[in-house]
Amino acid sequence: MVVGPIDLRSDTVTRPTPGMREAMARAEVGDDVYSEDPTINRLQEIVAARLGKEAALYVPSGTMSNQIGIKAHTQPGDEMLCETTCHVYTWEAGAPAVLSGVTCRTIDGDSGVLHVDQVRDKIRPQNDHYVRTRLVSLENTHNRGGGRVYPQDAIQSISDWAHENGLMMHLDGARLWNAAVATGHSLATLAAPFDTVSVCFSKGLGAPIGSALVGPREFIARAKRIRKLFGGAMRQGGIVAAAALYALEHHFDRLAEDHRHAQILADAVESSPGLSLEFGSVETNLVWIVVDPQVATPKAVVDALRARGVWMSALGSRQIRACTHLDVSMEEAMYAAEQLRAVMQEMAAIAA
Ligand code: TLP
Repeated sequence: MVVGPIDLRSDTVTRPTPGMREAMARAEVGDDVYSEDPTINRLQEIVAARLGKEAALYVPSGTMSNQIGIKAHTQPGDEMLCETTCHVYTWEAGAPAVLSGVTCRTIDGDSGVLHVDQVRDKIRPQNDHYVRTRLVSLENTHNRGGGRVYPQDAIQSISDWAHENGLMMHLDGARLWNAAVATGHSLATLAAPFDTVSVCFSKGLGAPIGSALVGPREFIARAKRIRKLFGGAMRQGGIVAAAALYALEHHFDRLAEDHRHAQILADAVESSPGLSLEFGSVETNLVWIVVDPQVATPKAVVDALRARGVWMSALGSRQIRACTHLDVSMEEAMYAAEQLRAVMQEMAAIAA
């Protein structure tokens, strides 16, 4: 039996499990500004090792992790190349401009994916008139690209080109875990083409708080100073870092379930009148849906679903997003799929 709302608005909405809360209650803590929190230190070591990098820095959010990375890579007046719909540009409140004085040169990708041929001519000439092209930022999985897994060969070609031309590579890997589970590649393989990578514990892994920035030891030392500048240095943060450690140990492999549940929703979209998958298919845990304006508005669909206990996000003039996560069971995904079909059949009948 399905009880209570099924919240598919984001994979950030999960609540800590009893086991996670127990791990948090038991966490050994210390003052992390002195680098003396043993739980944070352990988390940082484990994350750096799993991503095949020298060091990691625990920070409160994915936004802060990305923006510390951008600031540490650049000087005011530098430029960053990124895909038009990427999170660091679209959904971080203009932070590259506000916090780092960095301009973003956006390039339209295919489901968020860029190919090296699209960036080859994007380095500004060395000339007093121009900004200095300094950084490339990619996103894997790409949220606004339907949770698309970035093809590793596309990443490698961009990375080879960037490094040959003296540019640095940053990855917004908020959902890198999902990419690893979907492809079977190790996190280290996926992270290898990048100088720095941001990962989030508070999305599919189900921790309440926290992200990590990983990269070279000297870079992470500079990043720690910027974390202080941005107000993100926590004290006994081991309480929340314990949740991230627990999540890494217990919730990584199960992401495959979220991907299966997303397929159930994707099938419902494909068999509902007035709906289609924005990017043709679903690879991970994000389902981006387009609503036919002849049939309904996204808001009308989301409101009707909400009345049936299923919560999704209306994002944009025609789009809806549904995300599967730790707090959505197979039964709930099936129920949500059923409700989606029923709502759309009703709306299509009215529109006809
Ligand atoms: N994404 C949130 C919203 O901000 C849109 C969501 O519900 O998907 N990178 C990517 C790719 C993200 O999707 C997000 C959060 C972040 C970074 C930022 O993480 P937080 O919310 O921890 O700052």
